[in-house]
Amino acid sequence: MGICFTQSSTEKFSLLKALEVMHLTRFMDDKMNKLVRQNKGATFHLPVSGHEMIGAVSALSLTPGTDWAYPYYRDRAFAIGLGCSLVDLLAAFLARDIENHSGGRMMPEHYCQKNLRIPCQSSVVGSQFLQAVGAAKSAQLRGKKEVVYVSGGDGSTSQGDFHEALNFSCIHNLPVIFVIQDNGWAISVPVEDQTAGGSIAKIAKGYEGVAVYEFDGCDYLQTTEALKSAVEKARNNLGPSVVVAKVPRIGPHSSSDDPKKYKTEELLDAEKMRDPIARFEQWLLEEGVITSEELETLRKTHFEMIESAAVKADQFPMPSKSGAEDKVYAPFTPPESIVSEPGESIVLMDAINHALIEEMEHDAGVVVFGQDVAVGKGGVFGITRTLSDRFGKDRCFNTPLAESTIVGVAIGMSSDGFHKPVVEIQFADYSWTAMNQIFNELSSIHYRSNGVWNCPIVIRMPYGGYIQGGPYHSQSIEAFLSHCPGLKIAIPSNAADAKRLLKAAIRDPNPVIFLEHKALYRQRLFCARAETGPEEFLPFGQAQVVRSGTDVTVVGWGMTALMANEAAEALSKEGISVEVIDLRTIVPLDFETVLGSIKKTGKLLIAHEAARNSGFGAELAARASEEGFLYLDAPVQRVTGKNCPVPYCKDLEDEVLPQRKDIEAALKILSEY
Ligand SMILES: Cc1ncc(C[n+]2csc(CCOP(=O)(O)OP(=O)(O)O)c2C)c(N)n1
Repeated sequence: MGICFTQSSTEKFSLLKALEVMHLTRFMDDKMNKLVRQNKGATFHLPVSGHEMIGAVSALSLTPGTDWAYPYYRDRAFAIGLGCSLVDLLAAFLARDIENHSGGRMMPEHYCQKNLRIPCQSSVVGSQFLQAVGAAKSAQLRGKKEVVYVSGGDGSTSQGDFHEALNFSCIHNLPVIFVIQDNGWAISVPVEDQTAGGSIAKIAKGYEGVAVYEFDGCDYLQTTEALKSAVEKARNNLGPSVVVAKVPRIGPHSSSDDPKKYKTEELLDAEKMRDPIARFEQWLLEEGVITSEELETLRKTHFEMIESAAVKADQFPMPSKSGAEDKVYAPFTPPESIVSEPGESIVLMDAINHALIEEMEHDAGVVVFGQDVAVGKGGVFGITRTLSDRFGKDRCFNTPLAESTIVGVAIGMSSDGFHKPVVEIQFADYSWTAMNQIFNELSSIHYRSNGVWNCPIVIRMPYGGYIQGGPYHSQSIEAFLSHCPGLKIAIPSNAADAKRLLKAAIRDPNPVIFLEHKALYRQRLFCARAETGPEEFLPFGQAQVVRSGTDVTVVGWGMTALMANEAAEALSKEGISVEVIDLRTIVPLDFETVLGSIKKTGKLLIAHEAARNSGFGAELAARASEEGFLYLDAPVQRVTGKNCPVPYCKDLEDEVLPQRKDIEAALKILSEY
């Protein structure tokens, strides 16, 4: 390193601490490599050799328990440096039953520890960046000087989420440090096939307001200098930094990989020669920080620390099989409803607006954000109108036009135990660009963290057709969502349900997708209701028997619940008695009410707007045959959207979406069975 260095005792302590973390990380790597072949619970190993210095120095630059950390899988040096116990890390590697790092639910090296403010990490390369930015936004809103650290490899910077995260953090001047551990490879893909121009640092400089550092991540002085500067910047609320540390990946990507298939012998040797530990040790000796005898003693001590931690880790049991399905949802019962005098008649969009106002008044942590939701417009449907005037721009703000940003930031913000983001995706049709954050991240954080972290987030999405919205403003996506464990899904069909369900959703510690039918927002005739009071909540999983009947049952939700009711009314004039059930929430599902009705009528029609193939009706029909077969006097029938995108022209749209007359006809046939 060739820089003259005179050490004080504090400096010596820092140097030896860094050495210790690096040694422990390397010796743990060696140990894991052996353990993976011993059939003790581990089947997979991600070596971190070569990345030790950047991880160790980063961790030692932060304040554990105050700052937030989103370390990626090759950042074990960071986890050790921040204070994760060696026993825990090894026990997690062996998939054992411990509180931290998922308790056997995640593969190794997915860090998660509440007291160290390491939220639950996933296997998805790159999705951590937006969550880190959300945590930084939360720190900013809470007025705290908390720094947020997030790391990733050079490959992860190709993900859109990385760029969305940089964009958002620059717009909001957030205290976040993006540490890119650039080993030049993403498994077998070299940087020239990965990054335009070969340098993510150059690209990052294009984001206004970000400080960019690029240096040799095996050089202690360069690494500490960059981290010190980035932490200072973040601590003083001067915005984000991108820290690109050039490091070697010494060894394979994982225990399933053979780098000889894509790296030459010369390159593999050259990477070994860059070993940050060998280089650091040599430098400490040259600078007279330690003698070779002291170094040997330290190596031995650190080696023994890992050996002894491994013995202790192996004493933890495997998680109990009986708990495999536990903690998909955090327990929750909404507050008891105190029913008020009925208020004025309001439509669904007013009900949602009023629920938001009441909950924002009730809880200072409730924040609303999304596209166009703030001042002036208040959302393209006007649902969030007045919120930013009433509660200020910190509590209702616009985001860039980036759905992954909206959900990723919400996840990060919700980690603080204070904020409850209620975000808007402008149209359900555009939720797909957020689906990685919804499916792979949000839905399973409670489960993956072994119940340690929650995501109290509500995602409101206008959905559905009948308004000539064409294929991109008409989709009904509830069946896709219902397939994802960990999400709750509400679909109100009238103003009273909408208000009480949304208030319950906001109080819920679990993620809720709140689907609002666009065609019902202003619908007065069938959807308006007397306003419910501020202490009225509707628990999820309670279907409503909208109309009682004896001949045939029809189940719907959203628009089809209304159509079914109209059809039932028409058929009553012909002497056919139809029981109409509005599910109101499809997850959790109140199948008891459906089954009770089947027992009475013996006939079931399911009506939904979404395409027929694998629609939620298929799930209901399956349940009806499993649990209601003995009570059925006719085959279960469905009236659904066609297996076709929803076209724009009214005549075409009417052909594709189910109509009231279709429900009526199907009910009539069933009743005659
Ligand atoms: C979104 C996503 N795509 C693919 C993978 C499979 N995968 C896991 S690690 C990895 C390479 C990541 O490379 P890089 O970000 O450079 O980090 P490194 O492993 O080199 O430290 C890939 C492709 C994944 N986990 N997530």
